[in-house]
Amino acid sequence: MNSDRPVALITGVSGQDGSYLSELLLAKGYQVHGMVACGHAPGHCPPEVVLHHGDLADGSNLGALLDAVRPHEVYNLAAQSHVQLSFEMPVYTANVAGLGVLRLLEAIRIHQARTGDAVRFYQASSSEMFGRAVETPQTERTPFHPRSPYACAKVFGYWQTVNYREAYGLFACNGILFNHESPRRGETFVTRKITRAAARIKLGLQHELRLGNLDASRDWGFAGDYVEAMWRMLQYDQPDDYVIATGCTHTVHDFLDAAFGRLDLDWTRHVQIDPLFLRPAEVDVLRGDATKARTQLGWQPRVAFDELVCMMTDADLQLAQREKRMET
Ligand code: F7E
Repeated sequence: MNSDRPVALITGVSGQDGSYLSELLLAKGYQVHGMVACGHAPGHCPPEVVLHHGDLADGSNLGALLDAVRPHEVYNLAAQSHVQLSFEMPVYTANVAGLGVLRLLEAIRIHQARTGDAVRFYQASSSEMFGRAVETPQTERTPFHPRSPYACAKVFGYWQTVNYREAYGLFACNGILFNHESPRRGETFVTRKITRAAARIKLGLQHELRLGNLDASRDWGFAGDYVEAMWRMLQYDQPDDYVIATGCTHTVHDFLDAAFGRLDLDWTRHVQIDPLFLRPAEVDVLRGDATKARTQLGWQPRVAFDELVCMMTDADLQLAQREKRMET
């Protein structure tokens, strides 16, 4: 191991954020290690990342992994992150996204005490914790009202992170990230589901798109911008918690208008409302205020909503074109 380079360990490295964060850290000269759960493909993870098997649902090898990697920074991005799926798999979701945080924090506490290593910890907290938000925009001081098993698990992970900071002096930060998207977003999240469908409809590969609640409103930013906020939190003098958001909110309708409009399509001719995609409890509107991150960390989002939708739609058009060529 090259001891001159900072070492980072990223859990959930095979996901959207894991890939962007890996790229950012590699560009900054880090040696990057990634933890991948059993059965997960490396996704968009760069080949320079050293992959290790591990699962927050188990946790029995976390200590050994920390001993082997000796990270300066740990980014906990692993979770069952699909809100609707969490209603179908509440216990699994709580185990990974909630208890998993505690397993990792405890492994870091023991590792630090034994080796004397100083480890900085980032927890991927979520705007879903605000749920039925009591005020708009939401800040670091807005009370939580989670509306799904996923959000309840994230609230647990949030407070465990705060408690390890207060009880043991661990350099532990929560990034309360609002929705963040990209061409690498999983295809079951609404933004990517829409851009993928719009592109396939444009090329005649699909005709219909089935969706749930079109009135939901989200503060959508670009994942590539948001991973930089994670890194900045761990470089700051003090550990703290930060809202990361654009400050603008748009409905699913708006997203449909922008994505289908980009391809000169009329979404009303293709979208069907399917109760299968309605949630037992919905989060109606989220909009974040990232003033603290802007003033303390010097962070700000670069990609605005329209640019984000175009980036995703254009990438999915290219993907659909490749798909079409394979078909013929
Ligand atoms: O839904 C509505 C749905 O699944 C957004 C995760 O990364 O961000 C994400 O959570 C909205 C909801 O994201 C469909 O009801 C309508 O109101 O893209 P989503 P999410 O639930 O906001 C937060 C910050 C996280 O932490 C999560 O891990 O869109 N919607 N029709 C639909 N949503 C989906 N998935 N599929 C539909 O057909």
